[in-house]
Amino acid sequence: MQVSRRRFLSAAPAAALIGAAAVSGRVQAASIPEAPTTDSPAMQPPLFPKSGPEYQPVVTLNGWTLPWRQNGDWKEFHLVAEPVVREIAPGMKANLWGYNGQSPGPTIEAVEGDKVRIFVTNKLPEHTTVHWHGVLLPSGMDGVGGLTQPHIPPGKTFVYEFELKSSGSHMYHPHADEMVQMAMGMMGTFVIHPRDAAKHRVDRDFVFIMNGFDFNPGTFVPKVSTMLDFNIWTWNSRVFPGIDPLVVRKGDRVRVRIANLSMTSHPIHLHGHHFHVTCTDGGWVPETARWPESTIDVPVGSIRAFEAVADAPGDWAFHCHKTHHVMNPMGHNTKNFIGVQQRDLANAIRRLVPDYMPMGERGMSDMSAMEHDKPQNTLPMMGGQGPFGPMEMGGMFTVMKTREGLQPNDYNDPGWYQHPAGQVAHQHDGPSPEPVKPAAPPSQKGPGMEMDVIKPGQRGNQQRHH
Ligand SMILES: [Cu+2]
Repeated sequence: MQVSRRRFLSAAPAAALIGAAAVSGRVQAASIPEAPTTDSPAMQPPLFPKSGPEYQPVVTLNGWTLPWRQNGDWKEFHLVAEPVVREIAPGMKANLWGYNGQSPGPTIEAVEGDKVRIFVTNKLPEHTTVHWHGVLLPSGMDGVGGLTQPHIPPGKTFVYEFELKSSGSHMYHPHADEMVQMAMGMMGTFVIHPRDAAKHRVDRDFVFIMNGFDFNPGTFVPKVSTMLDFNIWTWNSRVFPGIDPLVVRKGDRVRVRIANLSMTSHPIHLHGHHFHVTCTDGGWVPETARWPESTIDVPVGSIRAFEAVADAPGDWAFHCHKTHHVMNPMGHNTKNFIGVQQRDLANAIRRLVPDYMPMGERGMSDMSAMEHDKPQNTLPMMGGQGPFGPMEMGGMFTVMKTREGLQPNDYNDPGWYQHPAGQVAHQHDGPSPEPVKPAAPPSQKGPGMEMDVIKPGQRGNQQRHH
């Protein structure tokens, strides 16, 4: 793993940690597990457990899983809440808040029945807490500042301890300075594997969390008071073309766990497959209650995990279906100039602004091929070069790359799909077929038709009364 390690306290022998009761709520001079950290937005390989029950670990898009240590009965983790620098995509970095060097924080993975002890050190300039979204636990471990615990002051470490009662897909995020801390990127996913590894088994298990940011062009810190008008729509604080592809082997059973902590829902669509939603942040969906989909809407504050058999080799688009969410920074006051002859107007404006260039007369796709003079640290509105040209998207978009003959757990990008001969849509060069004339319309006034049809120039009955 490309994860550097740093120690906050010199590691005393594990035996220095005494019983849970003596540690709860306050950290003594006992040893705290090291807090691994990374400054890389690169996907780390899945972290297979070195001890305890076996499971197929998840892969976090542009992220990683937090290593832990076993201490007696307890699995110990150490999260550090802190300011971080996140590359949103090549060409744009953001000053966010997150955990252990990145936003989102590392994924926490454990097993149903595990006892987990999670140390949280606050290196933010203000207090925080961590809430374990959807995890069944004692009320006092639920992480709601003021309600279930005092806030964690800057510079202090708190410890959370609970037993994992059920397997599933969950999240963690602060319940402190509610609007600011999540708008700054503080969140992560929490995956609890079944104790029986054969249950809900898949070959590849991806996870990511959806969020949104509002950056003034050229700036590095998102606005925190925006309610709806975000301009950077991210998966794990990344936008296309910076989001990792989902690399899968033909025939694999694939699960994708999608969490949403943005301010709106996202209908997520996978091309080329039918899937079933098998898990939410409330647990596993009984098999008899599952239905097929190719798009699943993920509401705010929830998780939807779907499963599909990757039986079709190819490059399959995987994206949010809200069209603004597959764009990078854009103003939302853009006028529609489609069909407007701008030549005369452009000549007039050029007398004042010599470089003026009319845009949008034939749509906006011109913009994808053009590098405008952008402010620093600002991405183009649409990007991503595919094997056939520009893809004209940004934001919440990536590609599921299904290939034959990959090794298990090989997530390296295999490049673009090589289509079999004759299986790519292509230009038709023969004569165009004659347009077919529609059949004569049926009589406009038949039995059962109670309204007169008003012809152009004729006034309707309603108007006559005025
Ligand atoms: Cu969306």
